[in-house]
Amino acid sequence: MQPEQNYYAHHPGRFVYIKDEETNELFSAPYEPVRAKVDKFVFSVGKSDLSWTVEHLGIRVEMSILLPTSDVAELWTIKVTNLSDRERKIGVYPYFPFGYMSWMNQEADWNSNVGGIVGSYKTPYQKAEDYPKMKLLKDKTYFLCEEEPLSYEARQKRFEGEGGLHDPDSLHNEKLSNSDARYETPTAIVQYRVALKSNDEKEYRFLFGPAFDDGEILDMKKKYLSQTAFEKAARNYEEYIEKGSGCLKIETPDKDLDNFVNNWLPRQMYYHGDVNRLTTDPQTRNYLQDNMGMSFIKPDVARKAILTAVSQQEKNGSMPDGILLAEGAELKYINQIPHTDHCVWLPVALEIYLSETGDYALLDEKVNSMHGDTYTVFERFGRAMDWLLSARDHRGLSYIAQGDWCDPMNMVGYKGKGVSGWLTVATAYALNLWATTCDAAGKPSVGAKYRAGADEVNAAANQHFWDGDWYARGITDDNVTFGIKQDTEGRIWLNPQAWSILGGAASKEQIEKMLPQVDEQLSTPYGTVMFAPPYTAMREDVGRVTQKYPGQGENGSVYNHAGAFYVWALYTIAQPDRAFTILRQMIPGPSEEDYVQRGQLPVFIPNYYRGGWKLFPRTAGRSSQLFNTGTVSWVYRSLVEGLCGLRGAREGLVVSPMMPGGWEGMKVQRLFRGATFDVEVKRGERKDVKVSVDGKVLGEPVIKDFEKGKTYKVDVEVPRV
Ligand code: CEZ
Repeated sequence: MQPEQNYYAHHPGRFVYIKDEETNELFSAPYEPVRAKVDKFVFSVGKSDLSWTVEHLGIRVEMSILLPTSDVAELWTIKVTNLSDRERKIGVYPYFPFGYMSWMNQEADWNSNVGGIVGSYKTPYQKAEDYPKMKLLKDKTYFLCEEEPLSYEARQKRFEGEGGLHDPDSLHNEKLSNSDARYETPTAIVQYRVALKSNDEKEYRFLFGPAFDDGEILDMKKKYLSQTAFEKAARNYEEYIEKGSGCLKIETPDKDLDNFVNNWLPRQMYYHGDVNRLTTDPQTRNYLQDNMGMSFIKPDVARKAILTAVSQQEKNGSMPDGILLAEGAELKYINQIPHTDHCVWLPVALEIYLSETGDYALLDEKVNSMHGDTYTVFERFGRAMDWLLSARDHRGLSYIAQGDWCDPMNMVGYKGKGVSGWLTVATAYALNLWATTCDAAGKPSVGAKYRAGADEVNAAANQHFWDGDWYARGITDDNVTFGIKQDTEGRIWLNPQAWSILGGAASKEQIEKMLPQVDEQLSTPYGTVMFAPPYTAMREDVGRVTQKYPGQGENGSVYNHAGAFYVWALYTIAQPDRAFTILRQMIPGPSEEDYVQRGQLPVFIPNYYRGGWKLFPRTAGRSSQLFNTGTVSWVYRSLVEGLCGLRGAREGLVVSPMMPGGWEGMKVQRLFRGATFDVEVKRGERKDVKVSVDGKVLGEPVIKDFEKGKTYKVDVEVPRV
């Protein structure tokens, strides 16, 4: 998936042309391709459907799409209503372009066997060894019509003629030409003609999808192409979405935040955890963080993912760049580039899983690896931490190889010497998290060993990376420290600051110096940028990141994943105002101006908003539109455990909400280990947090005695700030 760019060139989407048969006037829904100025337009993002309503020339067009839960297809309904007070003759032309499919072989035609237009292709390939895979691809696209149309067109050029998509020649004729496409760009357009009395309506249904052969198309038709099947598919999808609704509902002074957190955020997390970014070899760090979010939705899935990940641990304790999820899957693209951070994510993901479930038995499970060795989960984690400790140079700093969390930072250490400032402090974080888990698992002596390791790593970080007011990003193969005051580009980076807080490298005094620097140098109205200023030219000792467009992607955008680490770090040091400001900036809106600048609806957090606020203010804030991002697990965690302060621990639920200064109170519903907690948080006059459960005040703010299936009323008083 590519950031920002249009999905289809020339013919972006699914449409219906509407023609007034008496006057020959034309418009289209949703808006393209005719672009007529319509009287009314509504785009509605529903929880399990999308719909558009357009009114023009006294005609209402409603288009909506549903997706089946497990099959790949689009279920489209197009409804036309006569809003005028006289009978109307209306031409209805659904237009579903297939696009340019293949330079090897492509064609399309009406197929009366299946009742629709079917395009057939051969996906291009060149290696003979690819043929066994290629021959199984679904190289057909079908557009099936529940009601047989009057005419059709399968050839893009024939349809458009000289008029183009805006005013296609074909629509000026009595009928479409029933053309086929023979190694010509295929398309699907059909014609209906309907006479509607005043207030009458007519509904059409279509099925659009990929298939292997006619047999599969017919199966899909039987399964989906009817009113009852559409209704059933909608119900099934609602049920599916419901299963991902998460463990938190909030009612705060910020209604837009509530809507996002209660409906959309868990859904984005669920998507990540359920389909693993639609890849068979997710990057190890992505896989672990996406499943970290799943701990709040379906902890069983997270458990399995941890087991799957460690079953692919290398013999030397390191973790591979990607996790193979299907038979025959292989490490591709970015997973062929050696990154050194993957072990870090193990204890990070585990911490949340254990907090949510208290399932310490996981640690005792024996796991056989794909490389033939057998260790318990506990041992495997220890081996991963040992590897992190070993992958350091003579100064005690972590090697970066061709990347750490930052994929395109590929030339800092490709000669084998360069080290990462972020990974060094992140290593300390991982070791400390693991040490705490060891303690909780009743193995304090093991814990002590890793805590000592973390202290050693942090001491090295402070000696080599502390630049007076913040931590540097790394030291190159040629021993050049970067991300420091002297740099005019890439001067201060967010990740080393956030993770030095998390990992304990930064002292109170250092944090006091760092935070104002981040505020001043990295904050923008659209969030905190990942570093600043962005690079405007290649820096060969840093790498590909410096070649990305300034302010785009990793080159100094508001990279929300990095922002989310920082938000969580801020909550861990009780900085609720800074944390909330940045967290809130990740969601588009609520002002009109902000929506327009970002160009995104508030239904997901994208992986970045453009940075370069000082360099290119016109484009700053623009959304990448990419919904794959490790951000969401961290944001959810920050809401559950930071803002709402309802964090799981081995012994129960620890209560310590951290509302931003301006809030007087909030209501929270938290599901935890099968019980429901209805929490009301208010400001009080005391200096500490007072928690009562069903009217009984607790001695310490931890809810320990509760039962599955029960609901508890929790009142919390937090100090005024
Ligand atoms: O991919 C993400 C990765 O999935 O970039 C993050 C990294 O931590 C995630 O694991 C930061 O680098 O290769 C590239 O240049 C790409 O830009 C990827 O780095 C990036 C894409 O933005 C994902 O959509």
